[in-house]
Amino acid sequence: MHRFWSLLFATVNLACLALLVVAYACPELGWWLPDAASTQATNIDSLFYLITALCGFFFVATEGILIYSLWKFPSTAPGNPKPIHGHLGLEIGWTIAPLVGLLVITAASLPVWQAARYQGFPTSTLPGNSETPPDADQVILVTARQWDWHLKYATEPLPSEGIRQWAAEGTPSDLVVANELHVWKGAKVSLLLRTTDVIHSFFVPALRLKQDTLPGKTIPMRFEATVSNVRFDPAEGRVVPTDTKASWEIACAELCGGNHFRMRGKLFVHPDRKSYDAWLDHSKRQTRSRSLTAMVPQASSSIQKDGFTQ
Ligand SMILES: [Cu+2]
Repeated sequence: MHRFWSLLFATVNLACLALLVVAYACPELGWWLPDAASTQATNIDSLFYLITALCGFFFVATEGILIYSLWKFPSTAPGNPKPIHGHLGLEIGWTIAPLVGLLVITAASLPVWQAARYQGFPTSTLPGNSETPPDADQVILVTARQWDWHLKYATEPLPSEGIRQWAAEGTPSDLVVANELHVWKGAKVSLLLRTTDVIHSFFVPALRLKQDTLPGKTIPMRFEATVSNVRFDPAEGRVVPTDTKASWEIACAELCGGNHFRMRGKLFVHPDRKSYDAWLDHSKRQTRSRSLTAMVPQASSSIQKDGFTQ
């Protein structure tokens, strides 16, 4: 009984370790990392493994010492333990070790962050401005509001120096879609993130992309999808999944109000530009016919009000 605590700690730690091994070894359970569908995903995952390994090593080491001490020196053991006081070597050791660990993590993180965030941006248009790099294949303005995502697609090529104006004003040919991010595999996508109310966070786990939207700011992010999960079927007039397991969620990762949980969307990666263009054309036609239908009752009610039907 006097070794109860050491046994309890050992059991909990071993159970956690077993769960970790099962999660890694059985990807079909979905307990490990989500699908990786962008060029930056591998780098970010490597960073995750490095940080997990470093923290895991020190966690296991300290838990091991704790369990050993509880076992070896129970409270029922005779005599008092001899405390260590003012040990300079120990103090230097536990200051230097975390410092080195943090420096390693910083050195490994910087290039990953740079690639995900800054690469391709001309030096004069670093994030903070709403400019986008001239080599982007797609520019999408993502506007967050309580509680959905509005995605505005430019349907005509945009001059890179006109992006700021487009983000603010738009053009009549733009397509606005709620909660659906459509791109094609291999496209260099430039997202401009903004919000009309509170802080939200645009999170697409499959792309390893996560960025807060901040009031008053338009924040650029870039990504390139490496795997497709849908294609547009012209016969059915809708996108159909090409991989039923690859259903990729967009979530708001910042508690933003009562219906925060409803702020979800989907990522659709088309296999090529042709499929994407077919979807874009179809959606534009649908939007146009919907807005025409919506105008009909308005027109008839105004006629009645004006007395022309009597
Ligand atoms: Cu939100």
